[in-house]
Amino acid sequence: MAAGEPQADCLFCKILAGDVPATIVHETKDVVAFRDINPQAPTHILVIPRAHYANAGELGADAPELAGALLAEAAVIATAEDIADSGYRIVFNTGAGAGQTVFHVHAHLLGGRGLSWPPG
Ligand code: DGP
Repeated sequence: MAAGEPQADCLFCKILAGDVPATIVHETKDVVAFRDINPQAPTHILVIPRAHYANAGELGADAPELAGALLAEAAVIATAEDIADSGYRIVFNTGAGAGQTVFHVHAHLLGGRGLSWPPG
């Protein structure tokens, strides 16, 4: 299996292929963003690379330019969604023990309400 190749059993690869519906809010040649099906804030968007990497560690190690592009697009979306001025959070749950349930790396972009610290 080549790094970054689509995975048949990956939910987010299926969304990218159009086989599972999603509310897409932003797309570039490398990155796609869509609304989370179970939002934890008024704005809760998942930002993913088109290429399949399991988690943030794998993405950063194997494709650091793509990791940077993903973060840049998250910031563009935050401005477009009007949450940049009030503050927003970008979260990469990494590993099942940290709550990761879909193993195609995704940034959670959360905003539109007060966000406490530390997270649970
Ligand atoms: P995580 O637990 O960090 O792996 O986040 C996975 C997120 O994916 C979670 O917040 C819910 C979201 N999610 C799961 N299934 C779907 C789906 O079919 N469509 C969309 N839009 N989001 C989904």
